[in-house]
Amino acid sequence: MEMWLKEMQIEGAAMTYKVKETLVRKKTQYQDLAIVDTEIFGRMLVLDGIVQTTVKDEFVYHEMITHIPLFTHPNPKKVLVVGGGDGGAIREILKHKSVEKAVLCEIDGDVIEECKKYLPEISCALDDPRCEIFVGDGIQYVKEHKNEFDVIIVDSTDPFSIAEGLFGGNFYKDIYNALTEDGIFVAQTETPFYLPETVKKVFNDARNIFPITKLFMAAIPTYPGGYWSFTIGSKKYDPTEVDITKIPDLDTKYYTPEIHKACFVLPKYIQELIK
Ligand code: AAT
Repeated sequence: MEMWLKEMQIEGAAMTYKVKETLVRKKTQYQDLAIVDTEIFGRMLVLDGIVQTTVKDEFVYHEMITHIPLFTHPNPKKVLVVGGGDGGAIREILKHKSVEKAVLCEIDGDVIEECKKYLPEISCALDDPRCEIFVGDGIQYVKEHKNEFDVIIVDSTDPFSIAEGLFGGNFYKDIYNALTEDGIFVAQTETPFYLPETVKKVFNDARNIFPITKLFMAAIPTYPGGYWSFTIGSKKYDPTEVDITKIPDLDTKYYTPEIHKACFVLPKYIQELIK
């Protein structure tokens, strides 16, 4: 019998993936967790029926959410990831020689454990001595830390339920305070095609707090719309003004210095959205 996983992109449109095997399926304290092996995208982490990351295309998201802020900051030493229990962002962060400590604050310990077991190519850096893992709510964690991180990365689920508070002005104020005086924040901010109002609101919330706020895009096949937005808020450094001739070589599959420039060039419908 053929098994297909269906993710609703929006009411009335869905993506489907042929599943070879279900490796784990459980109700955690916070969500319905599954890791399945699929024919086209390999193993994938699915939370509450929504694809979070897949072995085949995770490189796009994890490289872009990390290298854009880390190559914008001239000397990032201490980095925080909120969410991201799969470890993909941590793996990319630790490719930067300047980084002394990368803290992962993930609310759901089961995500970390199951990804360590079934997605080793993504979670491989979680055991690195420079990585510190904290299992708890990112909203609380950020509130309790002041003037501490050079870069904060919000690698969260979509803006519902446990992740709702991770999108919006109050949280961004706390992030501003948790950053050092020249700190940078970045968040995954959804699909401008299906959720234009969300992208607009989140961008405006960030723009009200950070002196420099920019939107950049990346092509992610398994995320709704295939073309995903990230919002970057910075106290001092402009990510679009980086001298890309000075960016050192890094082992990546999507990110390049040219992509660093190009990802901020927006189609007209997205420019209009954040005007
Ligand atoms: N690296 C790509 C994977 C993710 S998963 C996002 C993680 O955020 C989940 O493991 C979830 O448990 C965690 N999370 C949600 N809310 C909180 C919170 N309040 N504090 C800490 N962690 C939290 C991102 C996928 C994006 C999907 C796009 N459709």
